[in-house]
Amino acid sequence: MTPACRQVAFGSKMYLSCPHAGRDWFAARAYCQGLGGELISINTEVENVWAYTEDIEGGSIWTSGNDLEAEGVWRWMDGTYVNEGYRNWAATQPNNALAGEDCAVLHSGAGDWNDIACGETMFGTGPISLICEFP
Ligand SMILES: [Ca+2]
Ligand SMILES: [Ca+2]
Repeated sequence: MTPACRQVAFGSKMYLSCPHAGRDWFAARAYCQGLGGELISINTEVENVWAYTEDIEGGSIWTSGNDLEAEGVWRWMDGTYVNEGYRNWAATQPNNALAGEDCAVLHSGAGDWNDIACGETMFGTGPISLICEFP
């Protein structure tokens, strides 16, 4: 079932990578917070490349990116705004499709981002992965 999480150092940070964790965004975030961290906030291209390469078997990976508070205003949970920094949305994303999509995943294949429904536990080829980031 769910492979074990692995702790990985990158740059000055520690991360915990959990391929195919199969949690929705809220549960994924709670899991990271319970360990003293937060879902990953992707602030640079280098961090983006690292994240999708690290979790390459992971399919779609939850990030902390969300527009839950105000539709279209994308924030990272490290307190920064997505539009004020590095971003790598897939073409036509974020599109807030269907009943609304407020949480951002990183695609491990292409390294680009998509907004999907926060309650999803599966996307594309399998259970959604997660990466926690620690201060
Ligand atoms: Ca949205
Ligand atoms: Ca979308």
